[in-house]
Amino acid sequence: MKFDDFDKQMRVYEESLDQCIIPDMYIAVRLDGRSFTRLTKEVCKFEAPFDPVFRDLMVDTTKHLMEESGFQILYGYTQSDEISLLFARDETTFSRKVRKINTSLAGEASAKFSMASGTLATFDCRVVPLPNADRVCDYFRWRQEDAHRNALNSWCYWTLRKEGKTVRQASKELEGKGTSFKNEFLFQRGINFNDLPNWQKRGSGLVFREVETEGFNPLTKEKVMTIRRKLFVDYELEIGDKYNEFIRGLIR
Ligand SMILES: Nc1nc2c(ncn2[C@@H]2O[C@H](COP(=O)(O)OP(=O)(O)OP(=O)(O)O)[C@@H](O)[C@H]2O)c(=O)[nH]1
Ligand SMILES: [Mg+2]
Repeated sequence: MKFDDFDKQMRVYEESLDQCIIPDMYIAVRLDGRSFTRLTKEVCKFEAPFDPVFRDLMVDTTKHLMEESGFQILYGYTQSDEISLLFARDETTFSRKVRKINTSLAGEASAKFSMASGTLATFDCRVVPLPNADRVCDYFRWRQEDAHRNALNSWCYWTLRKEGKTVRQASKELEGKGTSFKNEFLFQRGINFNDLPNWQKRGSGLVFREVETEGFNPLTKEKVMTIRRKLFVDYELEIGDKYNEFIRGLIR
């Protein structure tokens, strides 16, 4: 068989699972660290429940994806071992192929986190197609509410562990317990959940802003003002309707 025919024949198999996100659909993606329970506790021994060193590694990984992955990303959000990204609506990189988006972002994030932490770490990535602006807002609000719930739970769990309870005992003690029980549980031990840092309860958001910077024109030897896009990290995100408005403003 001529190579061209052979090539054509085999590409049918390779492309059989290719899927694209249709135009006009909003694209969000979520990356999640693989087996980070082990990595955070046994390999890197980060402070539990929250370690700013781990948070900074996640923020730097998010920055890398927003600045170097080649995709136009409007918003980055990270909490725990996950990263969510919102693509510009007219993004056409890789013809919006799901496999290319997932694999390239997972690869970039894994490489960046591994180099920054000095430990082999991997991320998975899933594309989340969202049909309209309301669902985009809901998506990010969902991840933020998940952060809030996890923070309360983790603080209770690690407080029990530090009191000497085993994994099983601590988990059992919190099983089926609601929000008010957990808040009260912490309060009794001198921890006011409301006063804990907002990044732990709400996650961290990353957006580009345009800033004016002073440059120098070597030809005219004059100072010139230029507009540059700079990435900002917000550790004091809004919540509820205000957060919705913030997300809506990004996609408007
Ligand atoms: N010590 C420590 N652990 C953290 C911190 N932030 C997140 N984690 C842990 O990261 C893990 C993230 O949870 P999951 O993604 O559900 O667990 P996983 O082990 O990564 O499992 P898979 O994602 O299914 O591979 C949890 O065990 C969290 O406690 C931190 O600041 N310090
Ligand atoms: Mg994980």
